[in-house]
Amino acid sequence: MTITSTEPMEAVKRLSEAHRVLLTCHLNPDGDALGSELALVELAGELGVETVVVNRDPTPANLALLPGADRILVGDELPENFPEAFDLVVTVECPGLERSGFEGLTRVPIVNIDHHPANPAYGVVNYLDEDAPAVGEMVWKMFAEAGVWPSADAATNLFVALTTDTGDFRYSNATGRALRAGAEMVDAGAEPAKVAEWVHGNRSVAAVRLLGEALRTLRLDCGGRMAVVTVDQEAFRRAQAGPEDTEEIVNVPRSIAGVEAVAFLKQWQLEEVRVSLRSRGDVDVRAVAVDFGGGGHQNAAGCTLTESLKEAEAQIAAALAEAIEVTG
Ligand SMILES: [Mn+2]
Repeated sequence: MTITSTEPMEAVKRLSEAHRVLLTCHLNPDGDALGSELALVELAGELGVETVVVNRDPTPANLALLPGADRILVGDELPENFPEAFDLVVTVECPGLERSGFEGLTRVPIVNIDHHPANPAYGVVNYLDEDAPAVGEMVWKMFAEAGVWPSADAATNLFVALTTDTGDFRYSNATGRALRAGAEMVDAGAEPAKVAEWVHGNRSVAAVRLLGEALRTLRLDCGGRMAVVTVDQEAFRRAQAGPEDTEEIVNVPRSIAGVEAVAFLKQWQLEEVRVSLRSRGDVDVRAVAVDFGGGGHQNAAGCTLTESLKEAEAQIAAALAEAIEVTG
């Protein structure tokens, strides 16, 4: 029997019954995924449960400062002793199992924790809450449910999750619920000024150079309502950057007056183009991402195309233009 709930009770129960848990999150991990994972490590530990964190993609440089981030394993393969040595998998904001980048996770029962719409509830326990501002806020509720007082480190990790997903409490998901959780995290020891320094004041030189490369490709369309930027393999090489240096790029064209939707396409490997989509207001970029096999939220979504960069750009630009048109 599978259980699906917007409340943390069943997820906490299942976690506390486990002995050894494999934690993983989505490709291109962000602050919400990483902060939530690391807080879950602490929660599990307090419940006497061992954890191993394995992500397919590396931790962005600015998030490597999160307390405990050094214990995250990164690689294409699951640990050699998987599945035998594990009795539970916890996926953190994977709106589909393939978003983890790993195959074979279903050989162990899964607790699926996510706030993306249309998560197919693939776990034995599915803790799913579309209204949650961040998975970090959902994990925060798990501490309370478990009766575990979060350490300042856990509060800090979850504050990173919450602030990065709400754009420092600027996006439409910066609800009273988000701010209340944030206040509780600060009371528990999270320091907003310190977190802001980590998140915004710690970019690698490569990331800033890559931003320059991306902005050189900036193209406006749809009467200035759509912006497209790209980074190809050459640009990565010139900037001496990697996929982890791309986090903030999409937000710069999004800040241009009149721009309602942005597509940022990056080609790290040949014939694999990862696309980040952002919008303001009514433009539904999630629908665009879903059409290409991806997912996300109305104003922030992503997908991956197995095309040349040029072909992917043409397809995405056409779909995004359509999504802008339908809003009038
Ligand atoms: Mn999130």
